[in-house]
Amino acid sequence: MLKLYGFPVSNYFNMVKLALLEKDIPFEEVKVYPNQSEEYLEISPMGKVPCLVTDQGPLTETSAILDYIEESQPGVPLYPQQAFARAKVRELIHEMELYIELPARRCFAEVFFGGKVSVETRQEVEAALEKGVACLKRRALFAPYVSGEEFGYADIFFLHSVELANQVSKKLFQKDLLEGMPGASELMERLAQRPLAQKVTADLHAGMEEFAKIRSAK
Ligand SMILES: N[C@@H](CCC(=O)N[C@@H](CS)C(=O)NCC(=O)O)C(=O)O
Repeated sequence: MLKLYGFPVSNYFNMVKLALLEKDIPFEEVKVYPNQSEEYLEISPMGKVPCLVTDQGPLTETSAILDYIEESQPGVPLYPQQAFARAKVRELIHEMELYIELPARRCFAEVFFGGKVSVETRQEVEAALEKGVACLKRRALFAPYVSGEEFGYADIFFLHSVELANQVSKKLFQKDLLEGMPGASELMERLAQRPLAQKVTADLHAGMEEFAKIRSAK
């Protein structure tokens, strides 16, 4: 059986978990926090989560894991069948991760963990988010899903990646990143209400206290 290593507060872990749940693939969750132990680096060389252990060996990097799941497992397709359409979804996933989530992540310490980031960092992040969001606005269809008529991986990234970036933007810059993107906020609400997304969120809330303790012990 597939084993998914990580912890339920990690948005990347939750993207893989949601994909497995949506496809109704049996898997075992193995609780691990990012760490640099020799044992964990054997399966996740950056010490990050998630890591999916398959019968052929471990896999890391969420988008690689999602590709593997799509290509090797049964269940509802989460990428379009046609090669170009599939590549366009991958393109959009990378854009959301690289140009929206990763800049916003530089401010997670302040927004979610009571830390402080410098004025320069804030300014850089605000400018980067503006570009990233302009890119999303050009690319996404919201018809009604991010890439068209079917729910898929772009929606999973939108829900678990862009949503966190939007929390950063609202708190630090008083800007809703989804404003001016017709259908985007409505989709975010609809995605959050999907039963399996709600299960992932419930597990996230249940794991929050332990995660906060682990973080504050560092
Ligand atoms: N590019 C990685 C990012 C994963 C990632 O950053 N995970 C976070 C938890 S949400 C982590 O392990 N952070 C610890 C660290 O960066 O050392 C992926 O796509 O899986």
